[in-house]
Amino acid sequence: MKQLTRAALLATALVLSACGGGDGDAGGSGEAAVTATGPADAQVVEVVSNDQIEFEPATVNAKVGTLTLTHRNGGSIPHNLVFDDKSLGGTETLTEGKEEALTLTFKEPGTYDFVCTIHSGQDGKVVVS
Ligand SMILES: [Cu+2]
Repeated sequence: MKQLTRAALLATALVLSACGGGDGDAGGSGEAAVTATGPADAQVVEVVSNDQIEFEPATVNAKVGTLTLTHRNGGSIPHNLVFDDKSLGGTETLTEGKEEALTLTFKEPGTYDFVCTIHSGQDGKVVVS
């Protein structure tokens, strides 16, 4: 019984997150979009850097409001996560297994790009709607 309920909840969550996307199904490794959880003023999401020089997920869907984005280094080489928009800031360079949380306030919808300044081509974005 418990497992059935859990499966149903998971299915519901998948359907809900699919609504945020619009184009492109979640599928390619490192490219799947994830929707931040929680109410608009307390959204949370985790983004993991790996040894393939990718952010997972590379796309975070969020709502206007406040998002706590935790960047974790899930690989063995150092990474950081820095927003193009300087007012949003970024993390320190994180070594293997380390993490740092950024508290981000998004006042208007838009696409907010971030990069790892160490690795050219390692990038991602927060899509705020
Ligand atoms: Cu990196």
